[in-house]
Amino acid sequence: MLNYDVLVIGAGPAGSSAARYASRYGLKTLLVEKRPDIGSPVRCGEGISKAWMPEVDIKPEAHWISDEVKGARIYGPSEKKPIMLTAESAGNEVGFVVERDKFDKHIATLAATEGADIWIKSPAMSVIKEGNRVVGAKIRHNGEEVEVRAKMVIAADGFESEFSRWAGLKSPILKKNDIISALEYRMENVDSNEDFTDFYLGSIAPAGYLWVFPKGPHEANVGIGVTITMMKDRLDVKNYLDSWIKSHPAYSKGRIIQQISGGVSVNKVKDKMSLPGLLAIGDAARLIDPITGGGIANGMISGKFAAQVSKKAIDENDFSEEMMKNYDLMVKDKFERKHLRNWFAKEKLGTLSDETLDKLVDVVADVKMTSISVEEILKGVQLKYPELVSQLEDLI
Ligand code: FAD
Ligand code: OZ2
Repeated sequence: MLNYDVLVIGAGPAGSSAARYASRYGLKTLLVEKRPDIGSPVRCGEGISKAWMPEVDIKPEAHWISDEVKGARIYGPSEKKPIMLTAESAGNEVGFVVERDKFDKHIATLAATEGADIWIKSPAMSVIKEGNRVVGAKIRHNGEEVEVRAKMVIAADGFESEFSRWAGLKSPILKKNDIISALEYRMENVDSNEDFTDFYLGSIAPAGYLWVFPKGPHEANVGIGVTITMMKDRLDVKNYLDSWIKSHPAYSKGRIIQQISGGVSVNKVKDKMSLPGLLAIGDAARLIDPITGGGIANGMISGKFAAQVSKKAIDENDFSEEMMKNYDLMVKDKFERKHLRNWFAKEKLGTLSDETLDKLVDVVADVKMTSISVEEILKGVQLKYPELVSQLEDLI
């Protein structure tokens, strides 16, 4: 049996961020990852904005940046004039398309630099509980099952998260209309615009969108997310992506060198993301933004919050439900309002016809955007089509 202050399950961006901060706060921390290679295989569009990075002390580094973009373009179904979110008009910094495998390794390295122990190829197999408190996990490590006891356990095991459910947390459960099925090709020999991440809305991607995130002038991640309630067949999502590519010569001439797929949660913030001794973070806590599908930033921020609450709990030797609520409150304070707004907006967007969407994009494209954010787009919608967003009036 081994003893730690903090045990983190899963070395994605959320888990590595939690381990990094826990170690920085002086806690003896173990980060366990089931895969043999942190960050690999990549399952991500690899698009991130820059604005949140200082909050989790991340400085851009060339080795994990694939492309720096100057803005985002959002196209309606007829793909005419897009809504442009650019640094020129908004006057703030934009974002990157990253090499996600290198990015994830970098965050794990930062955790190691702060002193965290890291075990790869070491899946958590079960939860150890004492009464209602989580006190550790059984980890398969070097072919043996090792009992790791920890004062605090952080579940960072991603979209397919099982650990917190094993422990008895209900929050990972999702409604069907809050699940996106996503598929993406990494494509070579395409002609994409290196300066923009592109988003395409409409019946080409029912209640979701299609994206093109450039990784250079002739390489891009071309992906699609469709709400599962809009799908009749598992293959639908592939058919949607293939037919869009086929009708776009700049991409149909390309070659697919990798295919990935995965689930994306697009829900409102859950009420409870903790149990005594256990905090769920990142995708395991369902913290993906419900309109962009972006979860890297939120995961890393929630990891920092979890480390802060772990420190407080350990310092005060209090692992009660009440103490854990501090974490739920921090997460809600940060994301609840924004995710509620974006959730309502995605629900509404999913009901609009191609004709309405085209009109909407056309008029919102003329609004001058002063920041690169979803809020700014919704303000534009409110200005031009107030009836569409009347439900979220108080949230914009
Ligand atoms: P993950 O990155 O999933 O990490 C969880 C880790 O836990 C994994 O390494 C896993 O192997 C490990 N693990 C699981 N179970 C165990 C266990 N029992 N024991 C030990 N380890 C375990 N977000 C963006 O911000 N930008 C994008 O462009 C973007 N594109 C996406 C495209 C697709 C197709 C998909 C599916 C998602 C996309 N996302 C994107 C979402 C983003 O990938 C996630 O939000 C992000 O990875 C969440 O980080 P995490 O650390 O919570 O989980
Ligand atoms: P704000 C990102 O985080 C980029 C993430 C990209 C993730 C791709 C993953 C795709 C996976 C699945 C698809 C999910 C589909 C979800 C359903 C949607 C239903 C329509 C932008 O730059 C965050 O970027 C613009 C960044 O956002 C994104 C900053 O934003 C454009 C989103 C696309 C659609 C919106 C449709 C609206 C149309 C209205 C006509 C702000 C703060 O940082 C401010 O400083 O998260 O707001 O950050």
